[in-house]
Amino acid sequence: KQHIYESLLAKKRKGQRSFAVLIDPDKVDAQKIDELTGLAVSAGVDYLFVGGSLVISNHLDEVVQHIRRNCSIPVILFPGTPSQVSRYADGLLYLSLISGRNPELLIGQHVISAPAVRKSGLEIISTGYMVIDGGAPTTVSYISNATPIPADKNEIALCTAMAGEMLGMKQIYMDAGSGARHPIREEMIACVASNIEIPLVVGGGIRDAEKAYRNCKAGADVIVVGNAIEKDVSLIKEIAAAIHSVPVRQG
Ligand code: 1GP
Repeated sequence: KQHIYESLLAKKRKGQRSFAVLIDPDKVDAQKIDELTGLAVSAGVDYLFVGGSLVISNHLDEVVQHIRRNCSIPVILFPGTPSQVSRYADGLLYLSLISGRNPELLIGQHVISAPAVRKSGLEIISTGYMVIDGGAPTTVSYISNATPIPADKNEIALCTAMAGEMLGMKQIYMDAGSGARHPIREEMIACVASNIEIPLVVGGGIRDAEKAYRNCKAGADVIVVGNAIEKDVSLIKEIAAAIHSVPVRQG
């Protein structure tokens, strides 16, 4: 059942972009999950990411199971800590914080969680995770105890992504952090996207369909939105439509 990454690559080959809605288990109850999944299905959302830098509640399994009962959109864990593994999901972003110099988040926590991750049977998607400065400290920049890449240092982002690709990571995730004041600039997205072949996931502080659209035009393959949708669920439809209306990339 290891098919999420293959299908993402197939979409990339066809020049199609994807939309991932991020669900923070701490911020949803059963009713909210019903509402979100209903809207996600009708809008054609491609992936549901579940996780956050801090998951305080311990109902991750329940949240994932509830989502799975409601729809067949792949559920992909986006864990902030090694304990955020649920065998009920479809896949897991196995994140190494390659933009930081905190060895725990580069490899230490992976060593500790490796047996549990393997046992989970989830599809593991090795991800080079890059935190980009979003204008003010975000939870991820604080918790990771690592300096984010400055927002205007495109060449640092580029070299970091290239290194991740050559180390064998399956995709790059550039994140300004949840609720970032400033989302990642299109210039940086374009610079990275045009120099790597693996899929590029972009998120953090995206609040409207227009920015999602521009990010795709700049080269993002997957757009992740969490906070803005928590505040206004009707954005799901608008943002999905924008992402799926981006002209198919040539070549
Ligand atoms: C955070 O990229 C995700 O890790 C999404 O960010 O919540 O700001 O949309 P937002």
